[in-house]
Amino acid sequence: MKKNRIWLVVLGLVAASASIPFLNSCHKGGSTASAVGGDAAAKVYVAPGKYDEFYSFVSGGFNGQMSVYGLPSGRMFRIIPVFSVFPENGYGYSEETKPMLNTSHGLVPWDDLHHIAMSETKGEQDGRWAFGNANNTPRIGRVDLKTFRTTEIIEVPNSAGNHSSPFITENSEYVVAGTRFSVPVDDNADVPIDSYKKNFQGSISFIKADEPGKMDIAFQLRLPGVNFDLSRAGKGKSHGWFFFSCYNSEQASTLLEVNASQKDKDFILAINWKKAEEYTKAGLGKKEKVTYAHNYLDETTHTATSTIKNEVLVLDYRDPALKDLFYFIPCPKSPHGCDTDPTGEYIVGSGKLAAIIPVFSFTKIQKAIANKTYDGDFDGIPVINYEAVLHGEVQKPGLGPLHTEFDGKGFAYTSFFVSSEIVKWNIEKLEVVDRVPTYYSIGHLSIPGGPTAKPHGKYVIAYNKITKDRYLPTGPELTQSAQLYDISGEKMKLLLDFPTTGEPHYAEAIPAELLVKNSVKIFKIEDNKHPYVAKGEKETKVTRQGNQVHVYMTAIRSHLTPDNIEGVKLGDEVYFHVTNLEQDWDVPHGFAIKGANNAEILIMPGETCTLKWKPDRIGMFPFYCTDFCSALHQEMQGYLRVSPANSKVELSFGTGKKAAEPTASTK
Ligand code: K7E
Ligand code: CUA
Repeated sequence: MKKNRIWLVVLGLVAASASIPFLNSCHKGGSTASAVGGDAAAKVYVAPGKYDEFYSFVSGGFNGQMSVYGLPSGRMFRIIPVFSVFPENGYGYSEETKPMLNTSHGLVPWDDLHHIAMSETKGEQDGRWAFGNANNTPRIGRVDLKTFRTTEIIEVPNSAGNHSSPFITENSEYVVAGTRFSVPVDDNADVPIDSYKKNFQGSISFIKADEPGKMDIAFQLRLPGVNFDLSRAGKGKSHGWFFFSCYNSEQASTLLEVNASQKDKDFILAINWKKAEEYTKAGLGKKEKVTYAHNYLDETTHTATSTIKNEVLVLDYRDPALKDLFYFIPCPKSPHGCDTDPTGEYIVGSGKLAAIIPVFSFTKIQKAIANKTYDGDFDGIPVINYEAVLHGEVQKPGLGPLHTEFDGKGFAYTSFFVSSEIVKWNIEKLEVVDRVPTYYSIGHLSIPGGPTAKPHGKYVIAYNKITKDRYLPTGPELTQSAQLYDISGEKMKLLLDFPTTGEPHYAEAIPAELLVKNSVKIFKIEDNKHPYVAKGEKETKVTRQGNQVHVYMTAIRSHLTPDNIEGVKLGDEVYFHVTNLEQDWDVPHGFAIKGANNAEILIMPGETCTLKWKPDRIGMFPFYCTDFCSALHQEMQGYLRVSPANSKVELSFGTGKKAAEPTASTK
């Protein structure tokens, strides 16, 4: 009886949100009864002590992080903070990492990360880096896959809502970033919002990314004011081109839900970036004044620096000399995903409100451009005739296609938000061959290597927006979730549900063997060039420069040196520079002190991290190691005494010996 009532409540919730089209899938005994083959458990079971076959790097959406899962187990191994501060390890709180989050707006401690792009060589994943985008305050970050740490972030000027990002060329020559919101190009342009058509412009930035520490905006394309959404680089035969979906060709600036859904077709913008590159080398384009930050974490000093840059080279679509860079291809119903198949011949457009999937042919696009088979222009950019470049339309695939990935065997897999399913179809014949429901309302999907020239296939993972009734309830907010399907056979088979953190959008999975061999275990202490390193306990000290007190501290199982510090006065700023002396894998030490207005720092073997602390009162302040590092971890602690500003207590420090005699009253 009780159970029935619970189900009524669940169904009531379901009926109340008409936009969730999964009544069919859960009216019989609940969704948990959805078809899972008897051998599903064995297929995802990774026995204790065994490794997963793939790493999956999953965007965290509004948590601003990437998280790393194993496939097929769905076990989460790590969260990598990219654009958001992370108290768990001090990212964005330590003095070394604060510069990573610097922007032209100052320190921005949060962002919204939607897309992952893994570095490629010859169109294949090479396991060097994973890039991610910051949607809100436009940035691109680089995660080094040797350390699983964010090592570089570049801000993108003249952009607002960096959704169309990052997408990578087949040899990682560039990662690109397209603006979602078109804006008046000078950020501060004080113009009426309803002057959109006249004053608002789109831009797409080509960022050099193939050398760590040297990310730089090679050039920026100035484009008509529309919303750029998603993109893929050409590959193979279409290498040298980029394809961007864009919506709001109505150029609305209010109630886009209605006003940007007026036209039957928006566009895919095809860009000849090789030619754009040639033009910049030939001296075309104009340098413009802008302000943006470039931040780099140097792993020899373990310290990030932030540099503000002031110039960007702009190629403007209105410049007659740049006429042959840009072409619009009509694409139905507010396109979202824009995906190129492994051969580079086919470009799949996905209209969020469409009931077909148009597939365009690169060869036909080239032919149409050569023959000028245009239907007029949009703001001076030629609009290619739709039929002339269409390979064909997938008929009745489902409702609301969003994203497409490929298995390398001639099949495409498209996610359908509205009809909540994955649909497998044949790229050449455009025939639907299989479909499976997702629980519920899938956004992105991911096949290992799916966006590359050489997909690894095996699995497709659905990243779902809604999980009502799939998991134990957790109050008003429920987990987001992934679903793993076996795609090794003709039919897709659901194997596993697993919860994810944040809101996953895109994810990219890569064979574990590509990363495991390069994974860093420790930082060598002799290579540590941090200006405040103490390479042994003999080098520990406490120094004063005016009201700044620098503590050169070491951590090793199971003590901190020094662990008794006196002579700090109210009004001082104390910098704890903690070096972890361990040279053994998986032995971090943490450091925290009472009343600190930031977070702990978590120091890897051989690394130095700095916690800044400003005592707000006189008294005794305990500090301790936060990571259970040894049997005597609880003994890894110390005291810092804070005396009044006018106190005569001398600076003194030590471990294992008596601290200095109290030479003055603390009253
Ligand atoms: Cu479709 Cu932001 Cu790539 Cu989410 S986006 S789903
Ligand atoms: Cu070091 Cu606990």
